[in-house]
Amino acid sequence: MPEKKKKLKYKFPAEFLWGTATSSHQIEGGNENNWTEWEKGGHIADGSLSGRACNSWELYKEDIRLVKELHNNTYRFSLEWSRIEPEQGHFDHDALRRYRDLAHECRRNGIEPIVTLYHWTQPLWFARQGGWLNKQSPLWFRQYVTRVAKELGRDVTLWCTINEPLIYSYNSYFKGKWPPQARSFWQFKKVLRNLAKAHELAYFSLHDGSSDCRVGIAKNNQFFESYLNQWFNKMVVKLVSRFWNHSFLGKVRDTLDFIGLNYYFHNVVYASMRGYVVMNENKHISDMGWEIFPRGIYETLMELKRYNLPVYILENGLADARDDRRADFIREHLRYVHQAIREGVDVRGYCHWSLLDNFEWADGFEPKFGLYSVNFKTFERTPRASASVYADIAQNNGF
Ligand code: GBH
Repeated sequence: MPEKKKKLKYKFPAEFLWGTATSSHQIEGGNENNWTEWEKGGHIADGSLSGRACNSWELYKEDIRLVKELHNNTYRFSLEWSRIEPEQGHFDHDALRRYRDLAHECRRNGIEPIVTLYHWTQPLWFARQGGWLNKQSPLWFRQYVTRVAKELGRDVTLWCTINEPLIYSYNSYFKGKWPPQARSFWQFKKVLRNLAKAHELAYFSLHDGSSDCRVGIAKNNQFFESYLNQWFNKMVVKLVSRFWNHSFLGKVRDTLDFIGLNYYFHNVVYASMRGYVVMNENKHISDMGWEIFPRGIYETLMELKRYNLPVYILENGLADARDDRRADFIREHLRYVHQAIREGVDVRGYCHWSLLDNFEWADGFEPKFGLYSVNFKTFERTPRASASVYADIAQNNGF
């Protein structure tokens, strides 16, 4: 007998999607892409290699069982381009079939798949031709997407073309942190332009493949706040937030059926004529030192109102190995999501980052983002206490 429904303080809209998010390179293991190659150069903070990661390539059914255990009705995962198109123009049937199985496994369990087509990692042939700096790159991407749409179009309705275009191009082409470690403002801008084109082409390919699909991007938006209530400071904040939060969305807005929001950061900006400094208040922080600032999700959602589009929160989460902040983190952020919905933002779903502890890019396996911890030797998954808190919320469609 199901437990009698408790009276909920925060009730979410009917059909609201509850899920988690992952990405191929961070969980699958055994990938042959530009990151895999780059990791071997000793660039990862904890000295690790992505290696077999969570072994999700083999354990995908087990992962879906966990999604089910969370009472989730969606799961956001990404496709590894280098598996699907290991050589330019040559598609791997087994890889495509394996991803179709994953989508089917979701469907069989009443889970709506949200599929990301590009979560930063590239096939080697693509990287070797200059990656997103090559003016052909959007066309190459389209070729891959068209093939994927043909194979998965019947099983997938919600598509996310590109994950966090700004985080990616900033770290790879401006900050010099991720492969290919460039430090050039012009390359950074060029990559952004090509990513926007790639998105647009993918949008049309996906819609050609299926009439009722919905296509968006995952946009990392941050809540920028002025440290001083002074005109110059406020103006700088406006410019920074216009650039970071809105320039890419503005470019692609005519080819978006929804906006995917990834919310992690609050930045207090102190500006003077000599430059500006971005700070956090750091009263509450995650294991990575990131400030925990739940109101920021409300502010970033309200900023999206102007686009008049449905919004899916496609990532929100924290590194918390001891799991002593995650449950509150989730509830607090959801309270603010609920408030944004009450105030008219059409939020359709929430995906927590992440289902599993995984390979956190240049930070390796040290940060623990999972609702489930993973033993990286045995690949055993174990729920953290916050997993059952999140499962209850999903089951009750509120709390
Ligand atoms: C998201 O990016 C990503 O979409 C996801 O893949 C990632 O795991 C998650 O957040 C958590 O970080 O600079 O390589 O040392 C949000 C932006 C990208 C900021 C990774 C922190 C730190 C790792 N984050 N970055 S690294």
